[in-house]
Amino acid sequence: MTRFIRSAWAGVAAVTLLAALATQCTPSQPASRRTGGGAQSDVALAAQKTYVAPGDLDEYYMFSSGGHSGQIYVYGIPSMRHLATIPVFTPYPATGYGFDDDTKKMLGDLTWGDAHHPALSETKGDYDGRWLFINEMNGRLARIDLRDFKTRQILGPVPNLHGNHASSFVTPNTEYAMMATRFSVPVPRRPIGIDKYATDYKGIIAGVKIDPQSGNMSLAWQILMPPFDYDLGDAGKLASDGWMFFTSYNSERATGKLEVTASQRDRDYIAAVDWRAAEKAIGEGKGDIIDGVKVLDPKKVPGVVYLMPCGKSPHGVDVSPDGKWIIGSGKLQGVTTAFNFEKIQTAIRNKDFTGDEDGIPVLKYESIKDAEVAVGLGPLHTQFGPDGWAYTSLFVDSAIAKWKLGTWEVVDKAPMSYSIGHLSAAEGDTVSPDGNYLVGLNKLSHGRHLSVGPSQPESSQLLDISEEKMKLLYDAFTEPEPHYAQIIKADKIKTIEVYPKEENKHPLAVWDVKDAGVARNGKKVTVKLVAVRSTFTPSSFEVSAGDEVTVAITNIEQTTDELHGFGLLDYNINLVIDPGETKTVTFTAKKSGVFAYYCTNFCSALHQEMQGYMIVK
Ligand code: RUQ
Ligand code: CUA
Repeated sequence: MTRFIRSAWAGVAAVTLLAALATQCTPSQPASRRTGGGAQSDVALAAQKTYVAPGDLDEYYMFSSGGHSGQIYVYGIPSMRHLATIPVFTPYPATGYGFDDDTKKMLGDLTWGDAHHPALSETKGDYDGRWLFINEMNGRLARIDLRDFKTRQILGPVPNLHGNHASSFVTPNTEYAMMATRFSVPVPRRPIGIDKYATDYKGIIAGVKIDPQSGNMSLAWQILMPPFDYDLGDAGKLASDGWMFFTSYNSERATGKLEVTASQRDRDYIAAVDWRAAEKAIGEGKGDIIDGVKVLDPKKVPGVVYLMPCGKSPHGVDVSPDGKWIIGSGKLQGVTTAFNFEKIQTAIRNKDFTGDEDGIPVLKYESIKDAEVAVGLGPLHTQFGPDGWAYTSLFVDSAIAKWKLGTWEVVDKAPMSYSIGHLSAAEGDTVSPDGNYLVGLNKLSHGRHLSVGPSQPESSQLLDISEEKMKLLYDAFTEPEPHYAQIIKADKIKTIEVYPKEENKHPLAVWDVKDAGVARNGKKVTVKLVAVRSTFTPSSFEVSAGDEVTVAITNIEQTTDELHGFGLLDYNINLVIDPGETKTVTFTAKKSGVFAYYCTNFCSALHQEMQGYMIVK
């Protein structure tokens, strides 16, 4: 790799330093007192592999979910440097997200979201670098444009579906993103007692159509499902293109203490959805309208969904790069199950069913499975490398197992610190994974870092998987809480760093200071502000108490990295305007007096002078 040659000399210093921090010691020792434990060459090698010299660039982006922070964290790989935070479901003053009119409207009444599974857009099963989707538990799905790393759309909360966990997995040509219920509720929504859970509560699986040009998401259809807890999903690809798979637990239809009541059966289910059949049925008008959505009832519309039995409360379901196998991990087992897509199709054709659940045929387990792979305890998620290699995270064993598709042989295990959830391989969900890096997304990190009190960070551990044995390279720490992440080759993403003036069609944009100023229409006041190093024009404006004020700020810079902020004291307003962008904020001038506004984003030597006053009479 040319980067390593270029940075070889600069790397020497880091290698020497890191060699002194050999990992063989107890984690509670301060670094300065650690002594190497004989694995110096391994440490030196690890340091070299992760070292990105100052000014050099990483090979990959990793987009990691921020869990209940409602954000996405962007890392460079292999350095594991945190490059950016993309606010999605949560206001974020650092970028002014959730403070201007457009993003406030997009967030609506909700200022938190529990973001779980990012999904990069795909073309022919390969990440295409256009958009990133992410789900959120309050029934929402968001689209981030990778041209500018900004959240551009939030769909939902959608009707009928409650607790959107099995989402946002996209199909191989980004035809659809998925959504599914984690907490079944009565459909349509109405207050029915929990004693009727087994019969009157329902799950929902939904297809969200994505416009191939704009990326715009719209809810296309839903399927009425038994009241299980739908958990994870993945799209079929190549051999299994046209299908979606969703795990579920609580096929017991239990309520109350689920850790006991929902762990009774030996097998729960993976729902296999023929999304082309669902699309066709909707086209033929077979859906019932429930709360404004076209909903398919499998009792009336057979052939859109089947249930595959899968060992004990499965969590992750992952389709192999060639689409031939569907890997379902029973989290209360010591095995992960490999289902054969061809066998599933044969069983469907032969009606090789053992019964049904609310009219949905249950396929015969023995007829559709190829193997139960003894990966270890608590298997959750599987990622893939080239040549049939699979990597399964083991929560209970706190490790990753490496095994082979087809021979089902487990060849290596790497301990994780600690309690791994998801894992993410470079280009890992595509039809051609890269097989060089793997990141374990761990729930616990105690003792691996300086203590920060009871609220401990999670850890993301980078592994080298280019050789037979997996090798731990690096520990990075993250705020709560990375569930899933995806890793894409850096050169697939083409960003802009300035919004071109000619693309700014905002009706309130002003590019010349002589057009800036205040206009009044009754009690409505519009203030057009120009921001450019290091002045706001106008530098003061007057309104009357009770006016509805819209401030529109245009940052007329066309230079990379020249952002300006607009903080208005005492009014809870802080916008950040990127070069070439116009943003508005509308508020009622409730408090009278004099209020300073100033640039919150450091922009020049005279940044401190970039200020003005709003006078409310
Ligand atoms: S889930 S590990 Cu959304 Cu696997 Cu958290
Ligand atoms: Cu403009 Cu600081």
